[in-house]
Amino acid sequence: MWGEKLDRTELLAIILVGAILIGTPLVIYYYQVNRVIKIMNYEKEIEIAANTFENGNWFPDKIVVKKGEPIRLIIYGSDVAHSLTIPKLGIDSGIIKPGHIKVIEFIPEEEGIYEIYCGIPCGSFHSFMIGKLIVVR
Ligand SMILES: [Cu+2]
Repeated sequence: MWGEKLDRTELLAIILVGAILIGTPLVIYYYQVNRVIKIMNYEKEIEIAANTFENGNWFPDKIVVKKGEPIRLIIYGSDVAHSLTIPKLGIDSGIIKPGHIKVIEFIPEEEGIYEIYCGIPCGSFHSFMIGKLIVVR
């Protein structure tokens, strides 16, 4: 065979085997990377502490998330009882006692800036306890 001229069928067979040998790992690699990216997105976790306004307010008081990306918000209650509400998105964590954690999950569907409020009167400056959820494309 060597030294002879390869005919068309042999050449095609070699190209085909080569494509399978190189292509298969590439496809598997691409699939795995995509899967990992999807899992990472799903595991998107954001931590936020609930403090009275005089103790520092929501920390952080601005959260930037991507539209359509599932979010897991981990809320720490620090000084007194609070709750986290985002009325425009219909989100309400319910009461978060000091030293406790609440976890809420949601998918922001629309771009925009949404105010984060505390739903439980938590002191003289309760109504100043405002944060922002910024949903970007
Ligand atoms: Cu509060």
